[in-house]
Amino acid sequence: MARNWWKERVVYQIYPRSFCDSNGDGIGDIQGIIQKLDVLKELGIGILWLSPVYRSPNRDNGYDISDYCEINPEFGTMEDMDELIEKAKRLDIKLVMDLVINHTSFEHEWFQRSRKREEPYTDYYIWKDKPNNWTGFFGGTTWTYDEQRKQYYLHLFDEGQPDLNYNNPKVLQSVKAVMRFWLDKGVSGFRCDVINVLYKSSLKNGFPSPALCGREHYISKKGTLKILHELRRDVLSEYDCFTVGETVMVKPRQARKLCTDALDMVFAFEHMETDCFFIKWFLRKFKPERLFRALLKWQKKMPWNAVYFENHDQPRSVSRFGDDKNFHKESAKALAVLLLTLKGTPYVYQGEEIGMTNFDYESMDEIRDVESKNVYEIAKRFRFSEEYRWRMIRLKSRDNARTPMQWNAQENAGFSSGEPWLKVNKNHGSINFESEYNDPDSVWHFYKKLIEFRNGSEVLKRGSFRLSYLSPDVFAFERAYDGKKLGVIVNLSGKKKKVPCVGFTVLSTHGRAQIDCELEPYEAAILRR
Ligand code: ISL
Ligand code: CA
Repeated sequence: MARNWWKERVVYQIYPRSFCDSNGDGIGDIQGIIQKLDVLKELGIGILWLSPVYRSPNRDNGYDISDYCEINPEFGTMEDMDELIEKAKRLDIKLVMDLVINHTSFEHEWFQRSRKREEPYTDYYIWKDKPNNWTGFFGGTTWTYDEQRKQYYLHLFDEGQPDLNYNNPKVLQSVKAVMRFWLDKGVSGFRCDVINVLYKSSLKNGFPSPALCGREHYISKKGTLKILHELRRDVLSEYDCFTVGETVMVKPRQARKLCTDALDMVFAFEHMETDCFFIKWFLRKFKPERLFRALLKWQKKMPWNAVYFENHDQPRSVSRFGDDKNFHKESAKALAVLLLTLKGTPYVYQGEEIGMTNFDYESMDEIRDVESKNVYEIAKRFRFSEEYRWRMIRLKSRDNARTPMQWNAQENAGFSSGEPWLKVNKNHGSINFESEYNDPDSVWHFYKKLIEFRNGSEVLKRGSFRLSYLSPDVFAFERAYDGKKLGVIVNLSGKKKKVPCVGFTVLSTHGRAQIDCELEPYEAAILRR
């Protein structure tokens, strides 16, 4: 296995809007990130992934980009960005940008000129006289009629996010220029948004399906692979950088292809589907064993991959896979053990390291996310009960992950001196960075210890994976490298569990030096072997 820095470092994802607001306008910004870099360094992270900070009308909070080479003024200026890149470099933190190239904003100049059939932009997007039957990621139709051009354009996401046309080679040339712009500035790679849907192999009607009708025409197609090979060959290979692809509905076989001379790793979704039927809105009771089995499958099938439990689209893991009421600290720590000891590059999402929970909102009025709003309306049309619809939103809304970072117990959780764009969680009195920083037994300190251990452990950074034990609530495995071994055991239930396992611990959620055939509720440990 090649020695790559992106396998050895822990990644931390920042959702800039919700991270830290430096000027009191209620919106997190780049200067806010700069202020917090030192504590991220102290936590031990080595790579920072920033969700989009580019110019955007914010139909989808920056995932609708209207200029790839400009900073959204609400986040700051290009000078701020340069300062961030500089400071991160001084701290030896690599910076990774979000690359959103399946679509742009409809306010992007390319789209504005495409509407007018201005060359060379006429065919930059996917235009058609008649729509097909595809349905979109945010629910509803994928075609919107444009009065000016007198044609429909395809958008797999919001209507403000028209899909680029990768049958037009000029589009890829433009994308390459954007990538070079940022790599030349000193960023170390990209998280590639919905990267496995770039290429549409046909625009024919899709098989009727309750979810994402049409997907057989664009998920992980050969054309996408070809594009990624080209980006690797012409751009990425010239820089010391890495890419992680967000690959929706991907299977291990496709993922392996996407990670051969194309991307370096991908975000798989199967373990995120262990509390739903088919799509995230069809709720299903979470069972740890389903999570373990999905993780196990990917551990076995990928030589290396991204490991994550949270991001800006997913509910908070302690509320979802743990128990944020009765075992908040214990279950947040147990999940941390799993996240940082599985084979792969771990991604910590802002707030996960202090055990932030799902939002505590009481009604739709408090929700900002475009997907949640759409889905809530669609479910109404399908006559889902009011109660069920709110339950869907409460458990699965993307705003669960987007509530402002809880820095301290003061007003607005220390996120902003103004009114935050999205309400802070009322539990910031007890769950916040400052109090955890001052408490050696906190979730934050546990993350710090774990990251420090991983950073110094060849076995965790490079070792192989082997399953040792799996039961409905307990997952145990072994990592091995160069004759050295570590065991890991995790109880993801609120009950004591008998386990076929004895050993001295290197680290344990319950501070125990030894495990003796029984685990406490939500106990997890790294064992000496
Ligand atoms: O969030 C999801 C489930 O609710 C996914 O379907 C999500 O839309 C999908 O993973 C794509 O996500 C990415 O691209 C979207 C953007 O809204 C997400 O924030 C981003 O992570 C469109 O750019
Ligand atoms: Ca601000």
